[in-house]
Amino acid sequence: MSITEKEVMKEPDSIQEIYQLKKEILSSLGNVDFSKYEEIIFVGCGSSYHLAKAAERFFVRVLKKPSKAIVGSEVLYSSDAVLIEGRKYLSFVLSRSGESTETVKAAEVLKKKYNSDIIGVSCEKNSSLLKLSDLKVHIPLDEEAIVMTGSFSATLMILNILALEASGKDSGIVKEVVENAQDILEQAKELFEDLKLTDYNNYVFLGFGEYYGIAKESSLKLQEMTISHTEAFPTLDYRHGPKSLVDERCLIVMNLTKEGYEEEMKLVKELEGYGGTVVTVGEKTGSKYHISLGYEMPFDGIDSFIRVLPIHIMGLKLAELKGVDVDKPRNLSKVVIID
Ligand code: F1P
Repeated sequence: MSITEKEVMKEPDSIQEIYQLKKEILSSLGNVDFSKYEEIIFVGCGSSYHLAKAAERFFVRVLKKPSKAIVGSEVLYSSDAVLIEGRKYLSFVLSRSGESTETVKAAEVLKKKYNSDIIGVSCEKNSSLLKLSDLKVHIPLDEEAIVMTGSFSATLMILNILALEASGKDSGIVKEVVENAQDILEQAKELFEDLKLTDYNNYVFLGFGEYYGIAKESSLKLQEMTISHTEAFPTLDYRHGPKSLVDERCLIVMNLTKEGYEEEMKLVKELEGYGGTVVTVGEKTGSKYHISLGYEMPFDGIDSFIRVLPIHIMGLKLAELKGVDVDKPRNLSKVVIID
């Protein structure tokens, strides 16, 4: 079994362990007063940027605070297009390794040029990022694989818990999601065993709000793990052009929401009508190929972190079928260091 597969299979346990440690992990942020900031920034690269995207949306939803995800290199090379000097920012800087050059440098720019308070979030306690951060959130999860798997889910879960608690909401609801992780993994194993994944040559991921960051991460994961062509869109925007590529060789994974369910299910039928195969992930029933999440959230977004699990299984299965070594993703390294 590959390192990546081992880590994917233990994701339910990893997420559970991190959930149990949530108080300690978030202890350094006890006195953060979000009301004193004008905007919350989430910075990351690659998967960590997609994590930032999902967190951004949830902080807006729950904290009612202007929030924005920015990719590390944009802070460095087009900061005037994304940041305003003089604005009071709180910046969450996200990096599994805590060493991605663009992310670490972005934290320095946010600190020096924008006088932002920096909350560093990383799996590496002694990383460059955490060393320069004003407040540190260490996710105690050692991940050997090059592609981010459990670290993505665990970190996003912690940020969602933070947002819920900072807004005075009960984060206990997250426990229900965590308790369903193993079942979701089993459903995904069965579903992606049944589907002939190599019958497709275009893999599309769709999601609204927090789930758009999940769709983007799903798209990246499949690229990294299987060297396949993938795309990601806000769900209904898929109608505005990209659906022209739908045919029998197109597999679409759609994250269903509470708010958009009726329209999303109409789109499922439309895409199936073009010959596409649609896998749905959601709380209620969905398409013929459906991963049921086994819980009922009060509102969308809380469970964003768990919705990458099925894609990790999809990536392992497709890589196996294509003979791709997921532990050695082409052209990739675990950390992107720019000299
Ligand atoms: C960011 C990242 C990963 C990507 C690859 C290279 O790493 O771009 O998202 O999958 O592993 O590094 P980090 O800043 O989160 O450590």
